[in-house]
Amino acid sequence: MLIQRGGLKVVAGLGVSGVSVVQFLLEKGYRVAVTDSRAVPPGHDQIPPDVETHFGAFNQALLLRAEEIILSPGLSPNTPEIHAAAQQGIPVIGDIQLLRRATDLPIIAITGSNAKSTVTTLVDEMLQQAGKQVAVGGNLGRPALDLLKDQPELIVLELSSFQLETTSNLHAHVAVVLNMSEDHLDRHGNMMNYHQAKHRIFQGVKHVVYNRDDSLTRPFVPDATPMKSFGLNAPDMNQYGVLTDLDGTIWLARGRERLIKSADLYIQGTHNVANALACLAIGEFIGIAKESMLATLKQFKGLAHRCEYVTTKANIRYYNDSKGTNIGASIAAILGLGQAIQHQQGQVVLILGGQGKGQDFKLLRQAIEQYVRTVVLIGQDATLIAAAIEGCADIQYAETLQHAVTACQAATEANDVVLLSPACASFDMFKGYEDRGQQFVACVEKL
Ligand code: UMA
Ligand code: ADP
Repeated sequence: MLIQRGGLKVVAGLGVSGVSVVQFLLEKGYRVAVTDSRAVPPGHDQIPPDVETHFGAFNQALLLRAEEIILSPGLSPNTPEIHAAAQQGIPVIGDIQLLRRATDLPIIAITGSNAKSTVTTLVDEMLQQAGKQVAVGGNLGRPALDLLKDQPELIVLELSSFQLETTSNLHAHVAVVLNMSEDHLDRHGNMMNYHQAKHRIFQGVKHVVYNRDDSLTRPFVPDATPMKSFGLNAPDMNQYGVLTDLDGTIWLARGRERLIKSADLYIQGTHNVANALACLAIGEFIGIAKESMLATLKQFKGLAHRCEYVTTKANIRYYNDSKGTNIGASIAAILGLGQAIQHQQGQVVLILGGQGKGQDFKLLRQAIEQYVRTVVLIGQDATLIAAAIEGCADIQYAETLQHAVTACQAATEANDVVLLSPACASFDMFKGYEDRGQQFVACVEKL
């Protein structure tokens, strides 16, 4: 029989993270109750029957009885019922805070507007190949508290701005903000709030990695904090960057030392060079041997739905970048593919659209003008996007993804590529980005 301790912990929002929080707190002997605005929240069947639950709406009275509220990352702290409880002095935290309280293990903390999953997965693979007992999760999918079950020697966390909003004093062993571009403004209100949420990752940090091409990633931390930068220019001593030979060969480098040719990586595009450099900098702070990291880099094939080559039909190559859910990601995809085909006079035929999350789509204009022949717009914010990119390329609309793919095929000329990189969330038409990517692949196969 566990001894019950402390006051009531109220878990607000179930889903995979809420379920892991409930299980963790029950194991530790706390009194737990759950509230979720959904009538049948995902994971409801995994909650023991003796746990008090209120579904269908947030239970304000329950929230006001809490000693502490553990909030799902899917819910804003500004949700009226949560805000009202916070106004009464009730602490509102998230699962990452519980993890930090529960363990002194080193945490490698990774955030950014884009590249989080790619970098987190690559760092994980580097650690595994170096023989470390590592557990990886967070926004990547496996909820943070579940990682303790692996009894790891260190933890790698992909962290979203939503998770960071409710996290204080993470004391990460290494922390990085990979890049900053507009995203989730519907939740955070403006770039300043989004930036502030991301930079909470640096509270109490021991080693910092930042992107010197993006000043918004560099934190204000005490002078003595060791820092390493990565960037796409020639690096200073002990920093990571790019050296280019006279014959045009591009090297990933540490200071003057050439480490690996970009052509030897499976992952393509300059954005992936930046990602690989970030991993090397993180790995050096963790103490992974250089040779081991380079061996992992050479084998890493990248993740599905991120600028992923699908197939070639009638001499046209098709790419699935369904995880391109914001403008920054789509610009990287357009530039990466556009630059690769421009010398053959090829252009990009692009599928764009979905839920725009409050982004300023004018930021796409330059990349589209330079590299895109035709944009086929889908989804909820299609007309809003059309207004922002008017005059940059031929614009068409499609009701369904299949129509969009067919329209793309019709618009292509020799050496073009077709790219799905919507710069939007997918929930207006699909179950999520994976569903959107899979449907795209199926539509292409049907051509
Ligand atoms: N919701 C309600 N009422 C509630 C609770 C949630 O309406 O009471 C809705 C919200 O719209 C919310 C959505 O449900 O956005 C999703 O919540 P969820 O219950 O599915 O959340 P979890 O299953 O716990 O998943 C969460 C993260 N989800 C979000 O941050 C939205 C997952 O990140 C994460 O992998 C998981 O915890 C484990 O840590 C997903 C994500 O989309 C991949 N993240 C965003 C992104 O990457 O852009 C930030
Ligand atoms: P996240 O987990 O932050 O969403 P992913 O690794 O899943 O990051 O990639 C999301 C999208 O961002 C994909 O479209 C991918 O091609 C793109 N991307 C990857 N790295 C970068 C980068 N360094 N800069 C901009 N976009 C990137």
